[in-house]
Amino acid sequence: MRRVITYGTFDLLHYGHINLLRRAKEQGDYLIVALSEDEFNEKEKHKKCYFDYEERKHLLEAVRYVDLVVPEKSWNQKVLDIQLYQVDVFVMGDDWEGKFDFLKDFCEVKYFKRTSMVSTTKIKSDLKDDILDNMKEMRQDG
Ligand code: C2G
Repeated sequence: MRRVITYGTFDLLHYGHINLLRRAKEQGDYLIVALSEDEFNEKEKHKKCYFDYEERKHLLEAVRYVDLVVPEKSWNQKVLDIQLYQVDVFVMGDDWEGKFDFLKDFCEVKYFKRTSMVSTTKIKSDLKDDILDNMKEMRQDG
């Protein structure tokens, strides 16, 4: 069995995430997602998530490509994870291109092109703009 791992926050799960998960699963038979815990997101990635860890885990576990979701607590757990879960392939989006090449001593490392035009940040920003536009219209309507 060829085992694949990928890491991320996966907040406000969207089709860019799904494309990555699908392509990661295509690399093997079993896909593990190491999901950033809330404390790791806030303290290390400076991300404030809309959904908490359990909610994000629940969503990922419903994705057909995902076989196991485990916690990501630190930047430094990847080598241990690869050994613990007997991983053959490490996959990330190419916004991380090269950053994890040191893992090539332990498994294959592949970076896939990010899906353009979508991101959690863009979703939040677009929704905020819509709310502000609606508030402006309401004020104009009196
Ligand atoms: N992604 C993508 N296309 C997008 C958005 C995200 O392919 N439009 C990919 C990212 O490249 C990443 C994965 O989806 O591989 C998860 O994205 P994030 O939740 O933003 O993950 P990130 O914050 O990059 O966390 O230790 C590694 C980190 O945990 C990676």
